[in-house]
Amino acid sequence: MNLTELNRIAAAMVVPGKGILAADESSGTIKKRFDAIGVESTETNRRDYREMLFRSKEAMSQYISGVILYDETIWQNVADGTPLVKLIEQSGAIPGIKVDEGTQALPMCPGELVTVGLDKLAERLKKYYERGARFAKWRAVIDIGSGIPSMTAISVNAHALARYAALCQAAQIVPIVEPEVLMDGDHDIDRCYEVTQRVLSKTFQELRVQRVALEGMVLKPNMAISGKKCARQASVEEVAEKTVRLLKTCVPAAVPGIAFLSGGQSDEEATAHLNAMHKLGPLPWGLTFSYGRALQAAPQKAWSGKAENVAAGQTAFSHRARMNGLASKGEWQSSLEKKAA
Ligand code: 5MM
Repeated sequence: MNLTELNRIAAAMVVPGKGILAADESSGTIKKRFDAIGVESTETNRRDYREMLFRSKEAMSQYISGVILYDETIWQNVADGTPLVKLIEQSGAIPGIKVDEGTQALPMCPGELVTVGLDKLAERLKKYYERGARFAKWRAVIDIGSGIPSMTAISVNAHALARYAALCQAAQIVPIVEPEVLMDGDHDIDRCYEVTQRVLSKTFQELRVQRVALEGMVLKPNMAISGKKCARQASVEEVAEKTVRLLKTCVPAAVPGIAFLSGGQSDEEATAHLNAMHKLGPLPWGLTFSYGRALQAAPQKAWSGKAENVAAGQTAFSHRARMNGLASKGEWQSSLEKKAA
């Protein structure tokens, strides 16, 4: 393992002004997104949609540091034969790959899930590296509800995240470690804070036990935020203050960077929260975005599967990427959204 190189890539992924595009929707998830805009989820449509994103020159060259791909996408070529991975490299961004294979029900723990995909992961990582992937992603899903999460679910998921991260580093690939505490439910921000603290503490304990080099990884957490159905929705300032406090207590400064998931927040909320956190600096790590929905909802709508809408889709994507790029430096203002509208 070349830790200097892993550290260099991790730092590039979270460089101020840029963040990560999570375009790793599995076939089931992208179908849901396409259903919402009336587009059939065929292999060609999925390719054309992602080609539109990766050819968005302004977004990709100025605001996107890396792109997380799904297995199908990393092997796809565009109509002229160019691999989609090459489009990403040519823009100056780093290609990455989602390597977990989804979740399964966790035995003895009703309603809880464990992420799977460790079998043959070492062989798969080798092939992904040859294809150009320089980082990977594995997502654990932790739900908050009555009597959950159990310590069992937190432990097994942390263990799998650390196993995955160690295998990635051995394959010279930077692991994005994503323990997502879902924002579904009616819990308040303090319950989210408490659960996320347990999840992050256990995850870093496992990472240490399994000898993962913290300097060569990126953390992708949820923010400390109110559940979607909670009657009291915390303000932007409260989310920022509690999230920064939580991360400072759980994430060692050796970690080069943290890149948030958006988790179902609106586009503008996700941007405002990141921006507000940068007003609370200096911070011990890079702090940026690794959004899926909060970067793609607008371009999906603008594109709607029509070739004549490609430019509109790219404009919408570039706008969101620019807003989040500014937020990653604490330079975003809501008036910039209104101006663009
Ligand atoms: C893009 O969505 C990712 C893949 O989800 P599935 O495996 O369920 O299809 C997802 O892991 C994503 O990378 C993160 O959750 C961040 O996305 P959001 O939309 O929460 O920012």
